[in-house]
Amino acid sequence: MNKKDYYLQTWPFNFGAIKNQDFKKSKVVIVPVPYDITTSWRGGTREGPRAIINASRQLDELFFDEGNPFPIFTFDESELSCGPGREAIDGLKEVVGDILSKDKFPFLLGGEHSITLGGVEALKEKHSNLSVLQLDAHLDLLDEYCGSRYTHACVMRRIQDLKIPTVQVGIRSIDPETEDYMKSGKIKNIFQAPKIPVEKVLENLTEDVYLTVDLDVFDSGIMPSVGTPVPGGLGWYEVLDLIEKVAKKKNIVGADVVELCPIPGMVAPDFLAAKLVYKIISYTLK
Ligand SMILES: [Mn+2]
Repeated sequence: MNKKDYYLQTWPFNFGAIKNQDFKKSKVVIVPVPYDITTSWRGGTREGPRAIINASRQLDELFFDEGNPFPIFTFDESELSCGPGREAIDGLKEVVGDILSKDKFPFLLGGEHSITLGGVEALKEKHSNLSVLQLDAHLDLLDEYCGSRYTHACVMRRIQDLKIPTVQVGIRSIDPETEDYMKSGKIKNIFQAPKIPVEKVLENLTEDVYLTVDLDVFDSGIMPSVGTPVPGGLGWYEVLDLIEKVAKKKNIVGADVVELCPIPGMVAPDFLAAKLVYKIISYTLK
């Protein structure tokens, strides 16, 4: 690129500002899902996908890579049904199923955590041996929340209903109802912050893994832009180390990064989320 081009060009609004993105050649499909209906504390995750994409346009790793475009294709935003129910999840499941039928890797950007179920249900149809690795401050294991079984607070319970093995890491906020459920002995593989027993995490995952990262797994010092921040979370390098090891030993077949709730003018958390998406893609494509 010559100097003149550098100052005149426009940057497309997609993940990594990739010029002439090509669906056929892409391996990863980014699906922005600005779904923000059942949030319990601070709302605003509907702005999350756009903030991640905007920040991703500053990724140095991709900036000068014009000759060899990174194999990512970004869909337009998926506007889901506004109800806090099954319809929204069904719509998303269909979108993800379509991406899988073309042998591509679906990567959802939230939006609230409820959207994970759409991705997991679609992947379960393709990979019977699927397990879910959740990085989160919360367990999201309530049977019902605000009159719905499909909210962000119920998403892991719905996944467990499907008999999909789960591993939950970074947990540090457990409500009394979930504590009772835990005592029933029905769930295992809960690893509370600050420990990340990597070997145990790997042992309890199946071969094919769906990775869901609720950004509140990070310490709120580096990730204040979430709806329900909890102190004492994980650090950047710890999370990357875990994901890299999982990607090496297992087959990550789909992923999401959810719950970014941007704070106007504060771009560092948005950039953390964008860089995390890029790192997950790099580890997965290997
Ligand atoms: Mn969550």
